Amino acid sequence: MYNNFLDLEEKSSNLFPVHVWPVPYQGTVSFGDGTKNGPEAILKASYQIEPFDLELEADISKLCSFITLPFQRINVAGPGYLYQEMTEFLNEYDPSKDFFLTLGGEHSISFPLIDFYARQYPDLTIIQIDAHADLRKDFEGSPYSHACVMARALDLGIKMVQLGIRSFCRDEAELIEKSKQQILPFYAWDLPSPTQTAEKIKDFVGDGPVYVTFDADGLDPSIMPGTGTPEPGGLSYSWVKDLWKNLWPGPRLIGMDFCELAPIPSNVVSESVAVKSILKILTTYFSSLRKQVK
Ligand SMILES: [Mn+2]
Repeated sequence: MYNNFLDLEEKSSNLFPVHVWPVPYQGTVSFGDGTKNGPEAILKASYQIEPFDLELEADISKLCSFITLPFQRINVAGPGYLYQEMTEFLNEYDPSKDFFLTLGGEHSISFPLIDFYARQYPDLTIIQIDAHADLRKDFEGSPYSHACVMARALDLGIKMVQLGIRSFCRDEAELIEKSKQQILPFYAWDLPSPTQTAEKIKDFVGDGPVYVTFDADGLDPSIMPGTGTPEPGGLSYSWVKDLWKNLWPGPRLIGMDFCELAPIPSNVVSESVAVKSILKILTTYFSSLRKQVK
């Protein structure tokens, strides 16, 4: 059983604790199947990944300790249960201290976390990597569907940066257009350089913290084929990695999730890219804190 992210020994040292929370929820997926297998595939792939990163001159195992929590089993009768059950669990934690790396599951797993952190930080900004805007008012009869996650965050008055979006309906496009105070979009077909993008994000974020929600389908399907709704013309691994390098040192990161991975049996590319994408965020951010201290 692969139940320990990166297969590192958990030590109660002075390293920054990261709660790795697998939430294999699959209730409202529209098309592809298999996001319920995402967390296990990520944990398993993480056993093969090197924690040392020469490009960043950092080793994640020297920066963080990973506390991998038991799999969260959710009533699949509807995404309303998901919100309730995840919120009950999160109520035992402190949003000002507890850093969650949540592994989905479909994108609806993000809203309870966004809500958890937003109650502590009204000036929170979400950085969303995604092919889709996820700004639908409701979808398939539920306001908590994966297609509505960012609409619910918008309702709470939270700001968001959307990176790599390229598939949405006309209503969502109009909502983005008229929500300039709250939404900073970066369309996949019109991306500035990582440096310019990071500068624009920093201006938009201001002094508040950020939460990263990483939907696998934000990446190009050539490197991330294992997702339910693949969309061509997506982000490259290098562009995203360079964005983080330019964003930090920068805003405080308070938590993140990686969702919508639907692993393909006999092809481990997707989950390996998922683990590397997660590690680039954590290593870039936590090593930037160390550099600030020096
Ligand atoms: Mn999404």
